[in-house]
Amino acid sequence: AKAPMRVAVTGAAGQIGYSLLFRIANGDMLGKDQPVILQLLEIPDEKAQKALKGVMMEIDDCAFPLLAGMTAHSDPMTAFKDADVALLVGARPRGPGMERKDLLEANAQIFTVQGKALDAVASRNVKVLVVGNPANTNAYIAMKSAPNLPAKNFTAMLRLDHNRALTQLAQKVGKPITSIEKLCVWGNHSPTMYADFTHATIDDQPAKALVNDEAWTKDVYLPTVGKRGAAIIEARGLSSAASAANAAIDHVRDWVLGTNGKWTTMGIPSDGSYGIPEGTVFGFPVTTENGEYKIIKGLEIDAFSQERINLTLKELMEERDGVKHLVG
Ligand code: NAX
Repeated sequence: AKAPMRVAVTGAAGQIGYSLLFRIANGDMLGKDQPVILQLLEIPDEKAQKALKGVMMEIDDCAFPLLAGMTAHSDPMTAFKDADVALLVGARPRGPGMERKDLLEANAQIFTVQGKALDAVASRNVKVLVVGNPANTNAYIAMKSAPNLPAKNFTAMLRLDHNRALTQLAQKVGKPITSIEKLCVWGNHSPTMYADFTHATIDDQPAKALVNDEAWTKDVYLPTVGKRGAAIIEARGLSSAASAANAAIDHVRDWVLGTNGKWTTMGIPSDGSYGIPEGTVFGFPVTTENGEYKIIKGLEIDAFSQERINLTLKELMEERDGVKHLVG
């Protein structure tokens, strides 16, 4: 039998946590033959810790065969100990009257502390996925706060945007999701992200020619994908949770187990490709193999795509400038 992998999850008593933990323990993320130990972090607040205990009671009550252990934590230094995978879901939500700058700063603080803790105690191969918003900038801060870990271990979640884009495109052409390949989402996890199907194929035919509807692409498709989070809040009264948890599972599963040559999207520190400044945590098309991701190189970027990529990069640079004084 395989040795258990340690999976740390922050914000474990939150909405996304409630959808995420059960699927990890069920083997959906690391494989049906891979035992897991859950190391769950919540804020020290009494209510949050009590809620976490309640979630753990329910996990116990599932009697998951793959669950080899589970612990509750209020300190990242113990929660991240020897972690093989760290899902950083917990973040500071925007409160009433809170300025964007305050939000960035509050989160910068959280992700500085958590980056340092990962640096100190996690496995040297830890795979980090930041879900908590602003995800790209939080991942960047955690990465910068962990100089002893490889920068490539820090990633941000663009997969929900990728999955949203897949479905919108599949529904437009009336084909199954599985017929679509080579779709990708560039940039920041925010409404500025650019869901690009200019390289995509549907049943091996160029997607662009099949869709053949520029007005739909610009006025329906991109806004629908970009504003999907807001549309879910409007409809459900709560933000996306199960779909976000599903995307986190997809992201880590593909990173660990590989995509068999298929493209997916990950927010990763740039290597300078496509003019994205090195180190910027940006959504890129990737393939994964043997636990490593690789950016798809040499794609031709048309004028419209370039404009959209520039826009999302500009926003990301502004976020980063807003926290510069905190990360150095
Ligand atoms: P909830 O508010 O339901 O849960 C967050 C939990 O995190 C709370 O229980 C809170 O106590 C905990 N927490 C806060 N600070 C913490 C810290 N320093 N250490 C440990 N735990 C901490 O939010 P939920 O709906 O679960 O969303 C979590 C985050 O995901 C939010 O920042 C949200 O904006 C972000 N999202 C990101 C998405 C993406 O695609 N990247 C999509 C979904 C989601 O909106």
